[in-house]
Order: sequence, then C-alpha cells, then structure tokens
Amino acid sequence: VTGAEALARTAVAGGIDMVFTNPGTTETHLVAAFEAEPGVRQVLCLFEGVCTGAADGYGRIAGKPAVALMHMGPGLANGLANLHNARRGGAPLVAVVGDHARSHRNVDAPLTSDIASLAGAMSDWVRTTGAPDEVSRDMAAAIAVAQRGAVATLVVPTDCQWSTVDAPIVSIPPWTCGFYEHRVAETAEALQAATPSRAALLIGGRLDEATLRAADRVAHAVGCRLLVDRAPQFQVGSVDVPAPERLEFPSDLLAQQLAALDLLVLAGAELPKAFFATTHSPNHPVQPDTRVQLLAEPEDDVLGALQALVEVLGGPEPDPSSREPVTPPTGALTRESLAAVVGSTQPSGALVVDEAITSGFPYRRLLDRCPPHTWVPVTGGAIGFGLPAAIGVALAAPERTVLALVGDGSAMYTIQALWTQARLGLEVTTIICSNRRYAILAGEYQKAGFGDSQSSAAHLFELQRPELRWPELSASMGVPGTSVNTAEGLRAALMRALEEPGPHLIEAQLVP
Ligand SMILES: Cc1ncc(C[n+]2csc(CCOP(=O)(O)OP(=O)(O)O)c2C)c(N)n1
Ligand SMILES: [Mg+2]
Repeated sequence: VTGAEALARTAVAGGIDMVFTNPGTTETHLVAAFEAEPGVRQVLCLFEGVCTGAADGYGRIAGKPAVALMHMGPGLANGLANLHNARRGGAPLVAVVGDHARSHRNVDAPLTSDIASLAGAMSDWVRTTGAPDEVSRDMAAAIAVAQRGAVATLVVPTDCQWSTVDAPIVSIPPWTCGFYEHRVAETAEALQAATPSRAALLIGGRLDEATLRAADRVAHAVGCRLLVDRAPQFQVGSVDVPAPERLEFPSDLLAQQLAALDLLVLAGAELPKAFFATTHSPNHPVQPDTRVQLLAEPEDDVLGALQALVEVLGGPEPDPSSREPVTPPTGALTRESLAAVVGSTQPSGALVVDEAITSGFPYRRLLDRCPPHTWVPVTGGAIGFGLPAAIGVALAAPERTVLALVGDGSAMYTIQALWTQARLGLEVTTIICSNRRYAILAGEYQKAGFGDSQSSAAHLFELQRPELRWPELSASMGVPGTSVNTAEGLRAALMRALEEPGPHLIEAQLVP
C-alpha cells in the first residue's frame, strides 16, 4: 500500500467514517485513498472554516472524530478559527494537512510555510510525518489523542503519501474513559462538610440527560447549587430535564454569581474565568478562598463519577417536576418573540446549533421549556461556527432535524456552508437573526465610553448599506430562502421548512 492508503486504512481502523475537505494538489493521494474506503464519506466544503466547523459539530454529536482534510499552510489557516472552537470545547477532531514532498521543502516553492507552527496555536497535538513507514503510526496517534476530546493535527508530506510502505496498519480501539474513586470520596466529604447554600457543583462537557439527572441528584442530596458551563459541547433540554443555572457571560455578573461560594466542585467543567477583562471585574471570578474540588475532568467518565457520588451521598430521587411548555406568540418579531416561536415550534428531538449571539439571549432562557432537544453552542467565541456545525451535527444524526440560529453578522463568515447543506440535502433549517448589525459590538463600543450608535464608528457595526438579501443569497447556493417580519410569519415559515425535505433558510427580520 501507499502511505496515503495506509493513512486512510488507519482512519477506518480507528473508527473514522467522515472527512470534510477542501483539498489541493498535496492532498490528491489522500483524497483518492479515502475515496477507495467504502466506510468513509468525503464531503466537499467550499472553505476550510466550513471543514473544521463541520468536523467540530460531527465530533460533538457522534462522540468520535471526523477528519478535516486541508491544503497546506494557507488552507489550514483558513480553517483555524473553527479549529479553535473545537479545541476550546474539547471536541474530538483530526486535522490532516498535506505538505510538499520532503525533497521540495528547501526549494521554497510558493506554497511553502511553517504548517506545524500554524497548527500548534490551535491544536492540542501536532506531528509532521517524517517517513512513509511512519504514516500509519502517526495517524493512529492522532486518532488516539483526538478521541479523548482534543484537536490533533497531522501534517503529511506528499512523498510520504505516494511512497510504498511496509509498516503494518496500526489499529486504535475506541477510547474508554474512567474516573478516580478517590476524587469521588474527597468530593463527597467536601460536599457533606460544606454549608449547602455556599457550595456548588459545576458541570460541563457532554451534557446528556443521564449526566444532568445524576448531577441534579447530587445537588438534591446535599442541597447545593447546580451550575452549568456557559458553553458545553452540548446540553440536552426539555420541560422535565434538570436545567441548571448557567454561568453568566458578563464578567461582573459572573463574579457576583460565584462570590458566595466556600466550595466549588468541577465535573467535566473547567474553572470559570471571565470571558474578557474589564476595568472593574476580576479575571478569575472564583474567590481565592473558595475551595475548588475536582470530581472529574472533561475527558474523564463524568457520568460515572457523578453516579458514584450519588451512591455515596444517597438520598431519594428528586420528585419529577415539569415546566410549562413555550406557547407561540403573535405580533412583532423581537428576540423574545423569536425565542417563543422557535421554542414552541421546534420538533421533538431537534439539534439546535446556537450562534445567535445577542438575539439568542431570550431563547437560551427558554431552553428548559422547549420540546426535547440538544443544544449545541459556540464553545470558543470565534464566530462563523453555526452554518458549518449544522452540517456536521446533521451528518452525525441523520434521523434528527437540525435548527441553526445564527446572527446575521456571524452567518456571513461561512455562508458557503449552505452549498454543502444543499448538495447533501441535509435536514437543516437556518434562522438568520437579522438585526442588520453587529449588535454586541455596538453595545460594547457604547459601554467602553465611545458614545452611542450615532457616533462616528457606527458604520463599523451596521450591516445595512448595502442590505444583505438573504433569500437570494441562499437560493443562489441551492437552499430555498424566505424573509419574515412577524411572529406568525416566522412560525408559518418554520413549519413549512420542517415539512419540506432538505435545507431551508429563514431570515427573521427583527424590529430595530
Ligand atoms: C472570528 C471572529 N471574528 C470576530 C469576532 C468579534 N465578534 C464577536 S460578535 C461579532 C458580531 C456578531 O454579529 P451578529 O452575528 O450579527 O450577532 P449580534 O451581535 O448582532 O447579535 C463579532 C464581529 C469574533 N468573535 N470571532
Ligand atoms: Mg446581528
């Protein structure tokens, strides 16, 4: 076999079945090798940020890595922002990047660059294959790293792809994780000793129903608060699934939220930190005298650790409680009515990708009153995630409907993801939250003391001149699009989109 074939076979042996790619000349052999593997699907994305965002979404929902296959330094550079999101969220992802043949490196040909340096900034692990016989071993190592919830980038020179290799294919078994018993015992002791109202359990990562219920039982057993990460990999929600208090986004509110804690237990979540520095709030919102107790790290078996903790703490199963479902509103389309329309119309089992930025605030408060769904937020703060991620989550769960709530500014970063959605006929409905501006930045600008939206820099935060014509933009890439400006209109358009097969786009024109 060639090195490229060895890489593709190693991928299959390691459980990989999806490749999101925008290839170039140095990936030709890899593309051919993946295509020859019946168990692998290659998906063409028209920008590398779509490849990496789709691979992030796929990895979160499939629970195993996809490959993002990109062209040399420039291709990887285009994909970095969403690679960053994947890394910050702990999503499993293998990036494969072709490079010049080893003999061609010193030629300093036009596409030559320091790929490993670029990759290092936004990967947990980087390797450049040194010889054809090392391709399979290196790919297996990349998969092993990625499976734990990490971004692994492998750079493969073309001569390592086209040369014949003798080394055997290395097979990586699926990752099985565990947890530390001693941390369970320490956590139980700490929780039992703490004043309940001054203790909290913070959860994050992959928040399926079992994990939320186990965490809720712990909180009930000792009477402590239950907190959840601002942006977990995903979080299941419905009227009867526990809905923990979410960490605040504004740095000052976050500090207030965590101020009165003697004990903070971490289960699959990182230590909370301020999103941005401000002049008046701490960078580290957890007080220095708060005891931080680690129950399980994100790559551990968080559910197993929580269940073990429930065993130790005992206590009855919390009474089943159910909240009022959202009801559909009428009238003007505000971000509140948008939230209520979506929350009352989304089908049971939907995957909801959330890059709605400021337009999503009310919807995020309604998640615990929506039909059963999985919420998939941006994890690393880099926009351009939503439309690509919708491709990945749709391919990871083809039987489920995908809704993508995306800010108009964010959508323009990776709008060409629509073309891939159309080509694959994915069941994705994108709702563009059209406030015709970068609302969050206009707000930050004002908060920083540079005046209101009438000030000189206002043109940098508005998207009206010229106006973005979403239905036309969408139709040009094969996705039927429509614009609505009332709550009733949005509900009708959403119901139509959900009935018809294939992807749709709805521009929700919000009142100014
Ligand atoms: C890759 C990247 N570039 C720039 C930013 C800065 N940024 C944060 S939000 C935002 C605008 C978001 O606009 P939109 O999606 O319309 O949401 P809105 O603020 O209107 O709610 C920008 C440019 C970022 N977070 N990531
Ligand atoms: Mg906007």
